[in-house]
Amino acid sequence: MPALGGKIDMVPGRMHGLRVQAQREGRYRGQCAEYCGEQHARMALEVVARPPDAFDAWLAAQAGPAAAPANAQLARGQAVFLAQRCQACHAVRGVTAGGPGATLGPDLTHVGSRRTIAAGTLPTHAATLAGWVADPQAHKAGARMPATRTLDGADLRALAAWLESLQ
Ligand code: HEC
Ligand SMILES: [Cu+2]
Repeated sequence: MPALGGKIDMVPGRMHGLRVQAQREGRYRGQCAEYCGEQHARMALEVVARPPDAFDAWLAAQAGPAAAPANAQLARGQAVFLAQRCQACHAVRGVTAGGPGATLGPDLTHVGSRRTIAAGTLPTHAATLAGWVADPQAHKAGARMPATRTLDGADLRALAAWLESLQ
C-alpha cells in the first residue's frame, strides 16, 4: 500500500505481521510486488480505514454466521453449493461442517459483502460470481479452483444469487 508506506515479504508457511497506520479514512490499494507465479498479475489487496465505531460494527457483522436463505431461490442456491461439494474447500459458517480441506479456499460466510473477489480480479455481484464459479481460470489463470461446467443455468443463477446474499 504505497500510500501507507507498507511492504513486507510473505514466506509460505510462516506468519508475518505488518502494522500500518492510516491518518485518513479511505481505501488504500495494495498489490503483490514480488513475482510469485502464474496468478501474480491478479493479486491486489485493499486496506480499508474506517472510524472505530464503523470498524467495530463491521467486525461484529463479519464475525457472525451466514444469513439464512430468505426465499426459495436462495435456498436452492445453498443446496446447489452443498451438492457440488464446494465445502470441500470453502467454509460458510453456520452452513458447512468444516473439515481438513475447508481452508483451501477463502471463507465465504460474508463473500457478498466484499467489494471484489479473487484478490481484486472482479467486482462482487451475482453475474461475476456465476462467471467465476463456471470457469475460474478464464478470469485468473492459475487459480486453484476447479471449473464447474456441469450446472444448468437455473442452478448456477441460484448459486450465484445465494453467494451474493451472504452479506
Ligand atoms: C479444490 C478447492 C476448491 C473447490 C472445490 C471450490 N473452490 Fe472456490 N476457491 C478456491 C480457491 C483456492 C479460491 C481462491 C482463488 C484465487 O483468488 O486465486 C476460490 C475462490 C472462490 C470464490 C471467490 C472468493 C473471494 O473472496 O475471492 C468464490 C465465490 C468461490 N471460490 C466459490 C466456489 C463455489 C461456489 C464452489 C463450488 C461450485 C467452489 N468455490 C469450489 C478453491 C476451491
Ligand atoms: Cu505475486
